[in-house]
Amino acid sequence: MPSRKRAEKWIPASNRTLSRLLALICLCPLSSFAQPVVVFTNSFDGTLPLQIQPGVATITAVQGYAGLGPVGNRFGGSFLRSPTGNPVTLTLTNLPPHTALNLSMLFAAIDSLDGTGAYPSGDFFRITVGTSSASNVVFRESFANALPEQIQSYVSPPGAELARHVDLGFSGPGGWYTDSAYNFAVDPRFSGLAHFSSEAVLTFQIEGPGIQSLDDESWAMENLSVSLVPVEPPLITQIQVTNSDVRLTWTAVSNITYLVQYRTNLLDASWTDLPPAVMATNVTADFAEPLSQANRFYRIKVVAP
Ligand SMILES: [Ca+2]
Ligand SMILES: [Ca+2]
Ligand SMILES: [Ca+2]
Repeated sequence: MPSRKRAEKWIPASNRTLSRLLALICLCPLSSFAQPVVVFTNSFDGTLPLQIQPGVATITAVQGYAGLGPVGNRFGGSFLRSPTGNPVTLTLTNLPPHTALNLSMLFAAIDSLDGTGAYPSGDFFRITVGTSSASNVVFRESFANALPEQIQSYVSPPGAELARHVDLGFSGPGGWYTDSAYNFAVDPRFSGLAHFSSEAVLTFQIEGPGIQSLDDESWAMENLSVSLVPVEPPLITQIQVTNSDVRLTWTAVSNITYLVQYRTNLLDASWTDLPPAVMATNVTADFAEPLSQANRFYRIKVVAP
């Protein structure tokens, strides 16, 4: 298990004054807000990465979508295009400890998607986030391109809509076959998605009663990126010494596992684990060990989700 963040504290195991303890508490480094860490990014301009299980989706030239999007996040080259009814899965493993996941992508709604309703309507783009054993639907909205009066449930925030009801290629021209494009990176509903596991499984699919053939309606993803919100570094907030033990309390995040370690001397070659690891269930966590005669330095490691 990788170690990520540590809080270190020196605690004498016997006969030190309370004032000395409090002074040491104040010397703790302040917790800082860690920046998201990008763990996957792909622009679908080459071989499909192994983390993507595309089903029948294929790398396809972007046609009239080329150039849509802000600087640094534009449609270009090719994207991953899928018929409706086909799931595309992204599987990420060995992820570092984290508390949330951010998703960024450009979304192409291609040809005569029919919005909410009964067949041929009922075309919902759905995203799930979770693990191989459990997942949550984080997005499910219909998209409508064919007729102005069709009901599109997705209401994009300012800046997210890049094109709507214009012909960007594929089937057509004209008729039902107009196209739309969105930048989900600016939609806050794709940020801060609760996720803790070292494995992330994301699925992308247009499903519903309105599924039709590739030449009638389809969708594509471009510039797919996943970043993780790291665990805030633990901060030791209290040390209690009784006649029998030493109890450490630190700031924590629910569902994150921590491990206390010690050294008797900072010049020692390595830290020694103090099992068992502690899975936090609240905003603080604690751990006690029997009082020994030796002074000890302690630190807290983030070990796993
Ligand atoms: Ca591309
Ligand atoms: Ca079209
Ligand atoms: Ca349809």
